[in-house]
This record gives sequence, structure tokens and C-alpha cells, in this order.
Amino acid sequence: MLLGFYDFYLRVAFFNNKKPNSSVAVTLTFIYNKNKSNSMVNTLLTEKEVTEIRTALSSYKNPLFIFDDDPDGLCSFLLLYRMHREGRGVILKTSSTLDTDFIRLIKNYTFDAIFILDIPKVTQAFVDNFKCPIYWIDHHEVLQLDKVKYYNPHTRDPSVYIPATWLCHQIADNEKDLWLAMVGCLADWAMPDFREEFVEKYSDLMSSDADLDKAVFQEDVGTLVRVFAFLLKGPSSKVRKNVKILTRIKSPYDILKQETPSGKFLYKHFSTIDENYQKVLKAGKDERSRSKLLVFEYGDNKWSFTAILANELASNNRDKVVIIARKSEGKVKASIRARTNIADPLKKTFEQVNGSGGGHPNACGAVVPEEDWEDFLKIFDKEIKKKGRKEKVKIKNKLKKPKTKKC
Ligand SMILES: [Mn+2]
Repeated sequence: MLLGFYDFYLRVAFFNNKKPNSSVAVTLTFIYNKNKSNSMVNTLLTEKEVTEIRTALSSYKNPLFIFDDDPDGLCSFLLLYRMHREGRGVILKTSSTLDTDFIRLIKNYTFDAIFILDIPKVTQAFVDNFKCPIYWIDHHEVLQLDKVKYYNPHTRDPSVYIPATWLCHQIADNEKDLWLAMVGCLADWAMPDFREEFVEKYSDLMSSDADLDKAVFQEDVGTLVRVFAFLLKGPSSKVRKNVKILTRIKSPYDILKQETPSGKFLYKHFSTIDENYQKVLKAGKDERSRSKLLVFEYGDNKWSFTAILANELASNNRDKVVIIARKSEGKVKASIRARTNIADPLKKTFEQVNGSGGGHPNACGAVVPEEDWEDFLKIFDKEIKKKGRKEKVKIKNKLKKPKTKKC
């Protein structure tokens, strides 16, 4: 547990932060889901919520940020931390649930508020342990707890997909950190509404016609996505150092062009891991499947690439459900991606097989005991087909001409 955990002490200094903006526009957002790409909904935080969080961030002197172990969690933290540069950040490793076992990892710290970022589940027992205010900014399934200030666009519309980074960018509203906001959104597979502003500023990093696949897998902004994912990998002391450097880094070019010693340091960490990733990716790209499921298992690599590999192979196999699996400690840990809804069939599968999992409609994670893995694949395949058939019927019904009334 301790191995994957990190924390760091931070210098207390004031950052040239913008005053809370009273005229936060409720922004129309682009939803990544082909079926819903036309729906423009008010989905970000409300003006009142933004003000509430900004006020909290400026009033607590020693906040503790607990964030998810992925680029969306990391960028959420960086955006909020860089507003005032006070407090400290801790990554929630090894689990997607913030529970009481995490308390021993933070019990020696002093803090006057807790900000939970991009973490799918928090238990009431965890919350009840603290007297200080707890703020939770998230975009997973809605979970209401007592004594928590909860911010999740899903409370208003469960069908929207807004990464936590996007919400944190709305709060921080710092044009200098626009690149961090873009990296976090792309990494969590969303094209944010500030894309034009980003392309204008960083035309060499992303082209104006780029969709998610192109941006993430073919352009330089996509390299940054991989950089942020890989900076979180490795021994905890190194990860701690990487994050500390990221709290101070000024521009994406510091890293990409290795323009500063800090940027060079980060790029070196990234490139060592990326070499391994490119090898695994090549093997994954060679994998073929005639069924709807494309399963790629890899085990002999010391790095876990499941999530990022799943995204990239899904982009290469758009008609498939891509499952990247890795065996460790008697369990199979899998990342699942598809252009269709996989969350529902997965839920149904776990009603019949041991294991657990879930996530977003097009991107899920699952953990299955090794001995149940084959059963899992069979049943999941069956549930996907069932769902596919239902959808076909729906489409057919839509295509039927409406009956015209005889007059
Ligand atoms: Mn996220």
C-alpha cells in the first residue's frame, strides 16, 4: 500500500491568481458520444458552485487534495493547487474507493480542509473520521454522502461526460494553465469546449480539425497525455518528485522540447517508460479477433499500461470491444473500451460472475478472479450481443413510418 502512495510538502506562497470571476458563463459542452453529439446541455458547475469552491480554496490555508491516480486526477489537482499553492496533494493508488484504510496514510498530516478530486467512490466511514470540511469534485456515478460538499454534473444530467479536470479548469480559470486542462480532458477522453482557444494558443500541439482520436494518438498534445500518464508510474518517491515539479512547470514546451532542466527530468522519466509502452502497443496492434471482443493479455511487463493501451487499441479497432487484461496476484485487471455502451452489459455480467467493475458508458475497468476470467469473457460477450440486438430493434422501430391518420 505504502509503495504506491505519495505525498509531498509544499512551499507556502501566493500565486498570481485571478479574483473569483462573478460572471462565470454556463458553458455549452460537447459530449463525447456519437449518439448524443447533438445534445448541447448545460453541464458544467453552476455559478454558485464555482463561487463556493473558489471561496473555500482561498479561505483554507492548508488544504489536503486527494486525487485519482490518472492524468485527469493529476491535472485536476494541479489546476486547483496552482491557484494558491497551499496545502499538499496525495494520490489514491491501488483502489478507486476512498475508504478508512487510507486514513493511516494521512493521519500524520495537518490540514484544515479536504478536497477529493476525480475519485469514483468515497465511504461515509472515511468522511465521518474528520471534523474538517470535505469537498468532493467528481464526474462518476452520483453518490450522496452526509457531511460532504458534493459537486458532480451527473446530479443534474447523468448522461453527460465531463472529466474532473474540465470542472477544475472552470474553477481555476487560468489561461496559463489551459494546456494542463486540455491534457486532463483528452486523457479522460473528452474534447472540451475550450478547444478553439487551445488551438489558437498551441497550434503546433493540436490541429483545428482534430477529433479525439487524432489529437490523442497522432498529435503532440497526445504525447503530453502519455507523459502525464507515465509520470504517475514508477516508485512512489519518483512519482512524488514528478508531481512536485509539475506544480511549478510553466509551459508544455519545457517538457516536450526539454527546454528547462525540470522539463528534461520529466521527459527522461517519460521516455524510459514510453519505450516499454511502444513495444506492448506493437504487440497489441498485431492482435486479431474475429469476434466482437478483442482481448489482449499481457503480463511480462513491469509497468501497467492497461488503461492507456485500451484507449489506443480501441482507436485502432473501432468496431470492437477492446479488453486489455493483466494478471496480477491471482486476479485479472482489465480495461474495457468500445464505441458502444459497455457499462450496462458489464453490470449484467457481474450479476452472473465473480468480480467487480464499472465506469463510464464507453470506458470501464474490471477486476476478476483468475479462475473466473474465461467465464467472464463468455458471459460478457453474450451480454454485449444481447444489448446490440436490442439496439437494432430500437433503430428498426424508429425507421418504421409513422401511421398516418385517415380523415
Ligand atoms: Mn476522471
